[in-house]
Amino acid sequence: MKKNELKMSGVYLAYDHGMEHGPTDFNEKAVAPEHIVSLAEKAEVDALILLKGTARAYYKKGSGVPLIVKLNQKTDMYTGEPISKQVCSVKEAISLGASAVGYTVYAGSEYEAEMLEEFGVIEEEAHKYGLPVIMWSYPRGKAVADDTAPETIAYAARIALEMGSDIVKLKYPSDDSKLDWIVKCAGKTKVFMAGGKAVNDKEFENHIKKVISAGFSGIAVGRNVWQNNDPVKRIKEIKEIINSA
Ligand code: FBP
Repeated sequence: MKKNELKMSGVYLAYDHGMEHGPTDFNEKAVAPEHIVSLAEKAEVDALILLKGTARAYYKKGSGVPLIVKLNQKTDMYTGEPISKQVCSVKEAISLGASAVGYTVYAGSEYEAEMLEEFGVIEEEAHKYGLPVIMWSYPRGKAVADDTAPETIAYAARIALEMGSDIVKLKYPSDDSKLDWIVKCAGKTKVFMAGGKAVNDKEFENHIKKVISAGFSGIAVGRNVWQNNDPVKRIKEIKEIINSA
């Protein structure tokens, strides 16, 4: 594996929340991007997910932690039908040191077509440069009755496969009896679990064990790690669970 090549499994550390949710998610430590960059290095995460502003100002190209730049973004101040538009180009992500690019698609939204169109262009360009593409596949909007129903999550997995995504990031379904089916629906696209709101450690570990044994390749986690009192220890524990599942 080349230095900084993205490992298609393991633990990715997500830190795009400052814009997605606002600083409300952060404690005194997590508010500082340098703290997150440093803990990503110490815990040897398999990738760090940033937006272009934090990547440009804080990511260290020689650090050995592969960077994923999220190319579209929205704020939590907006309350209309879900839409997240591209705010960073593939070329810019590469110049920031990205080993992969990410993009959120809200299937079911009134603006689904705009996001699918942008994703399609990004996917072709990123692949021309040899960069893997990750879809945050989060169906939502007034047409989506239940965004965590297993059927919705399975559909979200399939959308990523059909759109040529190498990896899909999915919410944990409300009913976890169909995890195997969700993996099947994703085909050759690798499946990662999104962390979600911080829950107690045991509950989170239980989710990780279940998804990994169903064939998920890893997790892309934010709040359940950097809201923890000892994030480095927590990441190492999570890696251990994934490796021994
Ligand atoms: P968490 O592990 O903290 O849930 O992070 C995963 C993630 O996908 C982030 O990349 C993103 O900012 C956030 O969840 C979006 O969550 P939502 O769309 O549910 O508000």
